[in-house]
Amino acid sequence: MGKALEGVRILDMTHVQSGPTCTQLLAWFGADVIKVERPGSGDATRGQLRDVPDADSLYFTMLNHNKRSVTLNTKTESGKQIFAKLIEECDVLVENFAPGAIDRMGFPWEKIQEINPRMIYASIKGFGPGPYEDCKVYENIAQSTGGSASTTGFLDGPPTVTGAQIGDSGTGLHLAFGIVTALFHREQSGKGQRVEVAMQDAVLNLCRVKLRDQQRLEHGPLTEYSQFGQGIEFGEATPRAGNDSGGGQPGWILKCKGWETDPNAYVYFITQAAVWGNICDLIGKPEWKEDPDYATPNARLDKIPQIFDTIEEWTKTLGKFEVMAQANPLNIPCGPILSMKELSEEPSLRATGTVVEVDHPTRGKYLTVGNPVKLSESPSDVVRSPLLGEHTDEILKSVIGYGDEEIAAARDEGAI
Ligand code: CAO
Repeated sequence: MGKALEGVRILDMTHVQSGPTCTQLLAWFGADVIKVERPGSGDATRGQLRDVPDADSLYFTMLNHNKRSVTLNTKTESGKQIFAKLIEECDVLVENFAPGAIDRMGFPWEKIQEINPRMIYASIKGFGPGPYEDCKVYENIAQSTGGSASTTGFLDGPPTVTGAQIGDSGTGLHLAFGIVTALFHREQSGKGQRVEVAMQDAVLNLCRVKLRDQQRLEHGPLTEYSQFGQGIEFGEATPRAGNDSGGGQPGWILKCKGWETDPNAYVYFITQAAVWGNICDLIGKPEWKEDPDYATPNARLDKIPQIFDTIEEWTKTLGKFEVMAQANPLNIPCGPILSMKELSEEPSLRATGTVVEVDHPTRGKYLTVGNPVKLSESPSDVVRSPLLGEHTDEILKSVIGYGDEEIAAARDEGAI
């Protein structure tokens, strides 16, 4: 079976997390991803958060699988020549430098198009056009400016960032989708185009339901928020909702047996209306089924926190997996809070390739997250990340046709 993106060549100028997430996805599907890095240092993440001395960090390796690495200083004369030839030979250029950096290298979009009209030029910036377009942005800035932080956390606490890297990895995912869409469009038009994703926009897209709630506020209180049941008035903006469910079926995180010592002895429990009767039977409150104060979703809205307190009295008597084992056969949606340790040891995730063990020449074996997107006809495997400049000579020879002398000259100039 062939890989879905075989034959697509990506000139990967990305660094840190957002851009590399995108190009790693494309590489998993078989694109030839050529990662361009500065000679000597490379992607800054190679040396950040190191756990093994002198070996590429997990930060780098876990975001750069299935790629080839070429070193290139695009600010030298022969570096610019090589870069121009690579643009000629590649289908997609991806970058997430600070605003204007590619232009300052001497390769604005007009020039890229001139060199290769079929080129798709994809970039990530912190913000789109507007007051902040020139600003550098990292993950938590995107979470703060995209609406996530103001709506995450507890009502009586400060805005909170989430551990899921929705600013970086979330934006990378959006960009990968944009690139594949532009490749599809090029099939008919024969032309490349620009693909741009701003981190603020990507986070806001993921926070879509919170903008929904902002508008609903104009028509009255958000009755499914716990705050409503607690009699706390709503302000002007979508509030932080703790562990409330973001949809129409109330949910909350509840303590399970062992919570006093185990920080992850909790379960997320949803009181789905369709199985309310089953929930009442399970937690020992069969009388709630007929009680007009509890029998319908509307009647329950002002009692949600109290209902979850009662359910928690039951969950506290059981381990989180026991809650799951009893609730699932009754069709009650719930999920244990799984730690990173539990996820890394879960056999079913290993079996599907979602968690993969990789061997690396300088750091040895480590775990990574494999491709979460499974295609039935196009396999996707995980190949270790490249060492800095591991494929420089190979790429200069096979992709742009350089000979040994030209490579030596470029090396003498410090271009590679
Ligand atoms: N050869 C020559 N120069 C190179 C080079 C190469 N191969 N690769 C990078 N450079 C240069 C750039 O041209 C730039 O030079 P100028 O400032 O003179 O134009 C310089 O290296 C620094 O690039 P940068 O400004 O992008 O890097 P930084 O570390 O200062 O900032 C970041 C990092 C992430 C804040 C910034 O790149 C950014 O805002 N990116 C867009 C948003 C983004 O993706 N953020 C996510 C970060 S976490 O995933």
